[in-house]
Amino acid sequence: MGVSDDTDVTRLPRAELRRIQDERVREVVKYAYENVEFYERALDDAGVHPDDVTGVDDLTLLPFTTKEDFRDNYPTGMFAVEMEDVIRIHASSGTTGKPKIVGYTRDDLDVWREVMMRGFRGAGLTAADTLQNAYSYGLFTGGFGFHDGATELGMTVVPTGGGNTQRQVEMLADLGSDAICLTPSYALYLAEVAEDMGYDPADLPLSTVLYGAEPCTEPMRTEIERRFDATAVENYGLSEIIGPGVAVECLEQTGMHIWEDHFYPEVINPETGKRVAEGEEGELVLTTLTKQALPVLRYRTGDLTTLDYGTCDCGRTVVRMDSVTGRADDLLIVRGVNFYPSEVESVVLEFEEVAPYYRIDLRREGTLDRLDLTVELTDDFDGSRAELEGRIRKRLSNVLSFTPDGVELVAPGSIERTKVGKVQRVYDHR
Ligand code: DLL
Repeated sequence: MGVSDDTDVTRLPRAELRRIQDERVREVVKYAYENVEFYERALDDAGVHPDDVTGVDDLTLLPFTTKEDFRDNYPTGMFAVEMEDVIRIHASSGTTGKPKIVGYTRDDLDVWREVMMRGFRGAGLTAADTLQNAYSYGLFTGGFGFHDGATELGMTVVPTGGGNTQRQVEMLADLGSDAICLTPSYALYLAEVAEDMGYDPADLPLSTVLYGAEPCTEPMRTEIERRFDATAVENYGLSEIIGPGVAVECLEQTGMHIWEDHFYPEVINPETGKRVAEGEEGELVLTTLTKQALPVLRYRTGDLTTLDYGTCDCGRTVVRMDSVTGRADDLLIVRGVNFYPSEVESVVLEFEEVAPYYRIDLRREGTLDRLDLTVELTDDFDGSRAELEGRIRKRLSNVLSFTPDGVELVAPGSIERTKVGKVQRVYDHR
């Protein structure tokens, strides 16, 4: 279960990578079965013995691991090692109930640093660069994940953490940091605050924005790049698997490379649980191949994406995942029409008269659902609101086959900004 070098393993012919994965799948299934009671029971119940699993193709024999399994085994029932060997704990808070507690051995932290370094290198960053880390430090994996990886690479880390936005701007300007990592919604907020302080965000020294931890559509990315005059690259990950660094974009910006020698991806139809055909959208399922403290077999992430097995122009052969379009449990069903908040975002941001701030409110009126969309105008808008509201409604109804009941355009700055943590855009009052 060693750490491998990016230069080799992410560019292997796929058949060779496959041999490594097959071997690691055999190891991890046996390891989980022998060291985690939950897996022993789950496999026994499914009538599968670790010896039946000869490689990645046999993963389909295994049951899925779900968020509920973490909840049922709270806090550390899924751990495969004694606490003595766990040297770090993190947690991810869901919207309800207890957080999911995750643990790391020393080797797990090595793997985490390694995959984070791959991401930095892929974004063209080196030991000569300075990274301002605006992810929260604490139980959230973002702060320490980025911090440790950047430190290992030898970058200069400025550990501002989340919040305190004016100081973030001053630090960026004064220290001349080349890169910043943060959520995409906070990136835009930071640009706003910088402007209020009299800076042009494009004049800040940043050349790279590393964003992730929440969904971000392509128009939103373009807006971040434009505001900071920087390249924005995406990072995907989740605590249950390791934290940030499961998959990262390179400078080609054509999908996030999943570090497949450590995390094996499958995409399933969330309804049937069957694998979808290559290139089809579905729910991402991940198996850890090298984790010691918390091996996870076939974890249902809830995140919807598509995989591309073609070789990237950067030369890496590992599979790329598309930006997450939504969570299987985020699907909005309004008067029988299904859609994801990201679809609304993509339509809204086509309009240059509006700023990338919006919220969706769902209510029930009598027996009917009602959807209201509130969007902010840009500073320089001086046209007719009614006319623009009409155009946005029309465009949404063309794309979503659904017309929002209300579209309201509001003054710049009216929609609350997320300063720490993940942005919330959908408020379901039903
Ligand atoms: O958000 C880890 C992370 C930190 C990733 C910093 C990237 C950067 P959790 O708090 O456990 O971990 O939340 C994981 O966040 O299942 C997705 O639903 C969502 N998420 C993470 N990255 C992305 C992304 C961190 N790039 C959950 N796009 C995941 C969309 C994302 N959603």
